[in-house]
Amino acid sequence: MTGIDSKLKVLVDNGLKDLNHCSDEQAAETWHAKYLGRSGAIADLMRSIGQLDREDRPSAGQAANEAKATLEAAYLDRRGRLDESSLARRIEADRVDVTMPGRRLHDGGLHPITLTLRRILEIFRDMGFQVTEGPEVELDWYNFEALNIPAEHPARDMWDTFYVQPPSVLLRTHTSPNQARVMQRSKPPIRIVVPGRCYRYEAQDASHEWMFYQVEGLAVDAGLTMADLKGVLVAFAQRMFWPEVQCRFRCDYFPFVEPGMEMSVQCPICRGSGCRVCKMSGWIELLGAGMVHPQVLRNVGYDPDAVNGFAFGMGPERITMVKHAIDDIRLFYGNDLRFLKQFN
Ligand code: 2NM
Repeated sequence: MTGIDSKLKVLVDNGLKDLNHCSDEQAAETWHAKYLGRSGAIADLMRSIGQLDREDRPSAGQAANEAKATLEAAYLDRRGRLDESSLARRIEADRVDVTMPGRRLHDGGLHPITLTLRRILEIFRDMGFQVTEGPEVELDWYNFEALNIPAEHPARDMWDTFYVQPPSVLLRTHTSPNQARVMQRSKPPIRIVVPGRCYRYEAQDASHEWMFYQVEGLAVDAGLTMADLKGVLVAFAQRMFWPEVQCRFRCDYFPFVEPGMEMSVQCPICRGSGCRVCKMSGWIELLGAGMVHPQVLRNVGYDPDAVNGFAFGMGPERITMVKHAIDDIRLFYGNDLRFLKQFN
């Protein structure tokens, strides 16, 4: 008996006991250094074997190797268990409770002007109008000349124009040039509505934007009258607002119609009793309209003695503002989601 056997037994017993208390990887590493490291307890013992009598060395060495193997195996077993429990901890932390209510994603929505445009077009489509679109970059001839607004005519001052290539190419100031295009390339009868962006070189304020939408309508046929025009516009207002809404027509001037008029409706906010939206008048001016000027018909190649037409134009921004009591047109194009979200 060299005494080394009992030392090894104590070492293994203590080592296994210590190892059982290692509850994380850090502690297991410290334990490994203490018992199995290069200057750990087993290594110290093995170095002391050199001091034994020669004949005692092999059995002592074998016992030390066995002790070392026992501790190694216990260490690896412990590490494995710690890895498993840290994996278990990770799984527990990542656990998904499938019974939790879902977090609602904010879904996209349509722009308020898109919603109004769609509603307007739907109403006119139901009345038999076709929807057509045309270029935003336009020729002076379609935007002005064909519509009975010659150069130097004072009526040109009604539209402050962005020129792309002065004086003949510009950004359309209204959608009427596309109506001139449609008339020029097709035969009556015509019933169309033209939605689209328009541009005006204007200072912005609460009621003016340099880009805005219009929806314009046009009907050309033999024997159309103001009664046809008024019937279409009242039917439109009754669907756009409410079935009993009152409409009011008054004279107005547009160079491309004669006679020209504007239509007002009862204020949709107060229904006529007076509020800040209608400035206490009870009425809202909604659109312009009239019988297509004979000169316009001639300009697009029609015979004003054989056919005539009516036309109207409205601003979807204004209609949206009136419907929702919005007091600043710039809100539509400021892209503030807190504003835009409210319409869906
Ligand atoms: C309006 C008011 C009155 C109009 C006229 C035409 C055309 F091309 F047929 F001559 N298009 N749109 C018109 C008439 C537009 O907007 C306020």
